[in-house]
Amino acid sequence: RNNLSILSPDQVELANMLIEMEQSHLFEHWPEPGIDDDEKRAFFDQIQKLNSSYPGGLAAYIKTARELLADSKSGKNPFEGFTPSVPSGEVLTFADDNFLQYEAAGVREARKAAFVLVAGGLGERLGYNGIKVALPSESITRTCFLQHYIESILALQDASCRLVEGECHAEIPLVIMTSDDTHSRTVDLLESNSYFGMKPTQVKLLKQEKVACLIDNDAHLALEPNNKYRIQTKPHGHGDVHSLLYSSGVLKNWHEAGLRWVLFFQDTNGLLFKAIPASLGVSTTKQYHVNSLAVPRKAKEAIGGITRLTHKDGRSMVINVEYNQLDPLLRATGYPDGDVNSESGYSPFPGNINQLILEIGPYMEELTRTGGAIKEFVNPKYKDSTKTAFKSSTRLECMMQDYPKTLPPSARVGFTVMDAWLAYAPVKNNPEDAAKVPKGNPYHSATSGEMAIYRANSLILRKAGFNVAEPVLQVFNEQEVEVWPRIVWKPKWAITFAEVKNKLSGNCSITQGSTIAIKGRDIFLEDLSLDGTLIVNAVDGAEVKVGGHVQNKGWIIEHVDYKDTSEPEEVRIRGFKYNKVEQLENSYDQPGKFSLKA
Ligand code: UGB
Repeated sequence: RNNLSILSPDQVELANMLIEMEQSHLFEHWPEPGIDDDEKRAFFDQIQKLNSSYPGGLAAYIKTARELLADSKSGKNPFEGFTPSVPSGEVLTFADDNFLQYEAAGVREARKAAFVLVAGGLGERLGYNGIKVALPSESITRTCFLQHYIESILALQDASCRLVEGECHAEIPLVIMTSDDTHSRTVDLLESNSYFGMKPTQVKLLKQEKVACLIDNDAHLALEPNNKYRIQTKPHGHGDVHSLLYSSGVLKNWHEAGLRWVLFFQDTNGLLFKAIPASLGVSTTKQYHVNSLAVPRKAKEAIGGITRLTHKDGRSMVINVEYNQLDPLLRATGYPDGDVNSESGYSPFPGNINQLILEIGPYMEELTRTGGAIKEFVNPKYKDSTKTAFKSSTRLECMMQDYPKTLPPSARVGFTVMDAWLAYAPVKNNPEDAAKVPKGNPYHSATSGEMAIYRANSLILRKAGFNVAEPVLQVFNEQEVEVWPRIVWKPKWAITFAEVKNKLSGNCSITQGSTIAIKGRDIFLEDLSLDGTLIVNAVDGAEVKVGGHVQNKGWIIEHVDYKDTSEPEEVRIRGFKYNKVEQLENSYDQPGKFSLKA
């Protein structure tokens, strides 16, 4: 109490709140005023920050923590009273008429959208030291995930604007949620690359703060082991994105500017934007307040399952059940085998890929009510079965896909299922863990993430009439993957299937060992047969017709062992690199009409 005299009135108020919340252990050890006063004030600076960055403040955090810790101790089932069942949603088949209609509707709507990338996670599972958005998504052009995402948004913006008569000034905003772990490196990546072509004013970074750790079931806050004037903190999870959008005023600005959709996405999925136009089309056509993107899920795959939960009292909601909770929930509710595949070879529950599309109006209304607070959970590791002590401190966590949990039953919550080959290939697992994934389940590694891009592009071109050779099976870092012809294109070349078809004509073909990189908007492939490597660069307005028979020794894939420290980390984790033996590369840096006839 003596020390209160050295604090500001706001800090005194917080100190009293902490005493009331039975947190006096935090300052019991404090020496008399005059000793360590700066440290004591710094301690309260941190308390102020923790208090202001949590909806309802620290008192609410401690109160919720006590409730959740008591539930956890008593073994309360979070799904008490609920029965799971398989929900019905919109299932899309790539390139059929329905898909094309949704795609067209999505592109029209895109200029009224805003994108939010959650990129505060460090990716411990991947074992990569950099920020994940800086990882190359593929190693032909070495375009990193962030560049790919920004170029995709810009391509969508242009495609959407082309549908407007007269001038279109739409600038689709992008928010990136960072954390202390990723913030400065994300800023550096953007600044040193001129925001990858986006206007700096179009991009906004919102940094999430960590939350206080808890030492016991009474939710006593933890001090750092080596600093008695600092609260120990840990990440709170991607669910923070909602309160940040709300408290920063960003959401309000978007709403007032007449935007209609917010699209959330994760840090390392190189396929995602192939699925965005059609799923936005589903949102607008079906008028979904919430639309989650999903893919067929393999049982035990580390992605949540989209589930209908029906309560005894009649309430019902469609929600993600996280991968570690699905199996126990099923076992407890009449499915003795738990999380298993059905005859189809897949789990009956669609897999959540954590790409959410929310309609801004209802979203804004809901956040005004909740302040952006998301249902949290706690996952303490207990010392023993008495559940009275923790092995290490714990904290509350939250997930962005739990947003619908507080919605009224009238909310229109739906989901859209796409083929996994088209929509989902995250890079999350390190080579050792990926090699242990059960056979037939996706690896979610840098190797599979890159190979999935080649496969998706091959399948898309095939669908458009391109003669694409069959893949071969190869093993990299002990993971067996299909190796398709290496086909990549810039998002501005084609962001929809309709655009892909517009860029092809005649009889085109590519052999299995070939590589093609299409790096320009106005490149048209016409009667091209490729056996080797072809790279075409063109500025906007340089209209290049590419055809004839291209043959050269090409780029050969070479194995790299992930333990080989002479290679850079980003190469080791994928397990291969290119030996660039020979290629045809042409660049067109002036507008005009050109022909590349091999
Ligand atoms: N992230 C943050 O921005 N802040 C944080 O505090 C934590 C993460 P992970 P995980 O789509 O495959 C999610 O760690 O555990 C960002 C879904 O919960 O990759 O695999 C981070 O940077 C699950 O239902 O998530 O699980 C990254 O961009 C399933 O759908 C994103 O949040 C799964 O993803 C996800 O972080 C999936």
